[in-house]
Amino acid sequence: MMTNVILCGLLLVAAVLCKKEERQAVEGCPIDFVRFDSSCYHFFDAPLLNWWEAMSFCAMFGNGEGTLATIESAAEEVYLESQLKVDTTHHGDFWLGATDIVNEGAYVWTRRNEYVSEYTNWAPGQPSSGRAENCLALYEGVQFKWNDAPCDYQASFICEVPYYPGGAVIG
Ligand SMILES: [Ca+2]
Ligand SMILES: [Ca+2]
Repeated sequence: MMTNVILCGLLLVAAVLCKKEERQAVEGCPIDFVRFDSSCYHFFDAPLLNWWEAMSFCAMFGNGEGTLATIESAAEEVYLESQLKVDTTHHGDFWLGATDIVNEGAYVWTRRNEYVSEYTNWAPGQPSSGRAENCLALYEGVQFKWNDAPCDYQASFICEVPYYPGGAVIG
């Protein structure tokens, strides 16, 4: 009898856990990511990582499809900026997924394998530093407009993964 009670208790816990997981999958975003349009995002204030570390960190999410955020429209920029400004716990500069380390002056969104060209939001005077600064960040000092920063700088960062309605990412 006691065994049955314990067993049923475990099954109940399992059912709750499974249900929660299922719900998250249906939402189409990793747990605790927020959705905007066709992507899911999370703002990481910690750990502070250099650009390469942050890019690798983001790959832990979305079945390996996570990368540093790719900003391709004013709407997406406004959304991310507003999240940073509304939540005053966010501080520092935030890495994005573009670099000109391969070809100085030609920034590329590595996730899309596309040049940064259709949409840009550089802070005044940026990009500023040629080969000394090769990675793109939202610059807190200028209302989170874009800055080229040294890739080994330890910064906050934004991860982005594709939104999969219906949890199609599973399997
Ligand atoms: Ca550069
Ligand atoms: Ca700069």
